[in-house]
Amino acid sequence: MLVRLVDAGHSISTIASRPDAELAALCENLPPERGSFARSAQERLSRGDSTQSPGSNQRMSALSDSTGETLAEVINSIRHFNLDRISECLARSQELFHPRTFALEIIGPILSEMGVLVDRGVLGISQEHLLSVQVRGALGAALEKLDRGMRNQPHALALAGAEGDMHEFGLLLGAILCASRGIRPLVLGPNLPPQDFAEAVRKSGTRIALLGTTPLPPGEMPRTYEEYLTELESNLPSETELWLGGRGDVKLGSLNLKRDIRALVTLEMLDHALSKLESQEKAK
Ligand code: B12
Repeated sequence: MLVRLVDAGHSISTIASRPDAELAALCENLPPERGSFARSAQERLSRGDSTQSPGSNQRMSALSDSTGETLAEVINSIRHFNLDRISECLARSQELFHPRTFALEIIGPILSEMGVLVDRGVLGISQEHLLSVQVRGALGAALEKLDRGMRNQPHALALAGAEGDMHEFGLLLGAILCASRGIRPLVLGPNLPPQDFAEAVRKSGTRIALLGTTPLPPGEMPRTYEEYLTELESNLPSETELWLGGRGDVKLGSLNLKRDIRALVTLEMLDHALSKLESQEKAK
């Protein structure tokens, strides 16, 4: 039901908290199902749809398809504590969609909806944690798969979160965007002190250091972002580019660093920067 309602344009966050009887009543008033919802994966495969994973094959023929449908299924499953169904949905969509679609159109929106639903009390903290574990597993598996095809390549871009910041999904999603463009990411994870970030960049020879940021309440981190960036920058090799991702509270104007910082607030902005990097690499 939730799937049909989302496909018909309802937002998950407005309908997920309603009782099943109310959802059934809403469904009764819907027009006949739209094409996108009923379209089968086999139809997409035969059309060579660009959103499909390069590895998709005949095995996919029995599976359902749209990103909205997958999103609704996952939220519905977490609502009912159906963990097996969530991992099934995530594994299936990882096979079915291109890694960029999986990152930007499935996992990103799942996390946003999860935040809204936790805020509204529809999902409890345990459900948030359970879903986080599942999402982490799915992102790890997607990255591992992409990295297998890049094992002989040097790492080009290192990603980390500041010490005290435990949010890692922006980093993992960013890494998937990199890898899907043939730029090998070095994922250092969240909660990393600046000297250790710089050391990893020096030792691995990555060209770009990307710090993911989160808008956290005061006191969650031992340093401000300005202090972190100053310490990181002064320890990085002079030729390393410094990029900043996410919506953390960073007062760029108050920084006095020797090199420019490239600020990429959203994952879409990162993807755009990576597409330029990809073209430059191909032109070499
Ligand atoms: C999952 C989650 C957690 C998990 C993290 C698990 C994990 N392994 O990562 C756990 C449970 C650990 C957690 C803890 C906390 N969290 Co939290 N968390 C979230 C949640 C639900 C999703 C965050 C996420 O990963 N989103 C996915 C990213 C990709 O999307 P996004 O955050 O919208 O980011 C956008 C941009 O900023 C950008 N972006 C983000 N990161 C990056 C990185 C790069 C490289 C790039 C290019 C772009 C980018 O991409 C997105 C859009 O394109 C959000 C709610 C929400 N709606 O976002 C809260 C949220 C971020 N958390 C919040 C809070 C308050 C906390 C805690 C303090 C709560 C607590 N008391 O436990 C702690 C702090 C712990 C710490 N010191 O870090 C607040 C922060 C708001 C604020 N200023 O107060 C939020 C917004 C929830 C809320 N509405 O209150 N959290």
